[in-house]
Amino acid sequence: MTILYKANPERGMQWAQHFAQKAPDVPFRLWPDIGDAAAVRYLAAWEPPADVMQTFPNLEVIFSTGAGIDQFDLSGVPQHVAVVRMTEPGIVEGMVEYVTQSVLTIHRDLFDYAALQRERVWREMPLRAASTRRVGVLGLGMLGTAVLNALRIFGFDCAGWSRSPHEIEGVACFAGADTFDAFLARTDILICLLPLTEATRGIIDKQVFGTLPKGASFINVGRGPHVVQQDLLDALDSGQLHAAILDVTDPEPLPREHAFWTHPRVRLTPHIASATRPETAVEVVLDNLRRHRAGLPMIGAIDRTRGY
Ligand code: NDP
Ligand code: OXD
Repeated sequence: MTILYKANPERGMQWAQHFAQKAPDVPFRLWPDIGDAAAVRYLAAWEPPADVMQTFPNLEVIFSTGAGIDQFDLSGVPQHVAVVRMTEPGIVEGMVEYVTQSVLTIHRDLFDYAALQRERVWREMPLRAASTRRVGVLGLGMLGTAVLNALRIFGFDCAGWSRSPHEIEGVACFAGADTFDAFLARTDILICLLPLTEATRGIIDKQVFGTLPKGASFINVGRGPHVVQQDLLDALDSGQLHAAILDVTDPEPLPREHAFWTHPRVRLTPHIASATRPETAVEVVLDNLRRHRAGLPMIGAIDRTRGY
């Protein structure tokens, strides 16, 4: 009943230590030291090997070491193999920090002050109340909901959009394609926290930028392919969009010649908005292993027909 880890090797060492402390009876191995491939029932991976079922014929569960599973090619993975995304609390905390600082950067005009600093201009701009700034989050799952709960504390006028209806205290919740335009039209700062699926690939395009109020800003912490990148550049250059903070791009790493690198109203980070914390990740995986063995549903198991 081996669990095999195949992701960042440095974090893998930490996973190994936590497994040894918390579950010394569970055989844990680090890729590429796979041992007896037939004994591998559980794989914790960011990118599984291409021939995963040929290599590990007795695989029962693939755990993503991240919150997303879009990096998995599941075409050769039979339905009886469960796929589980990461739901440990460290990912949530990191994302709340990143998005909060990004919203505050935009809200407190720090793009404009950076431009003034480049010109050596000491000029004050009017301070706006958070209650007059309309924030909208695409995706009301584990991360979108946590982000909105943090932003509400500052008094922002909060809304969210999801596939199915949600109720979150103090948040105007919109659901489904029919409400998309109404959600966008009331959004000054748009945050993408959707999973990447066939339904969400390229969802943020010129139509979306055109429906946002003029001068809105955009934060992408979902996935690069959610966005039509040329439409984003056009919206920034026409002034329709004020600024963009991008933690994810397509491709990653972003090629050196890409216009995002030098655009004065784009701030880039290399997909670091959040990261799995080994200690709590191991606890979540162990809990799911117990659940799986007891025939209970695992926390974070994805629905393969929905793609998330
Ligand atoms: P969840 O699965 O918990 O939530 C996904 C949300 O998106 C749900 O509210 C879901 O709606 C909504 N959604 C999915 N498809 C659609 C659609 N077609 N139309 C409208 N709404 C839709 O995911 P998480 O919150 O845990 O994570 C979201 C994403 O964040 C990850 O998939 C990953 O891509 C990204 N991420 C990025 C990180 C980074 O460092 N940049 C770190 C971690 C995650 P419903 O509630 O109705 O099902
Ligand atoms: C994730 C990520 O999905 O880091 O967890 O992007």
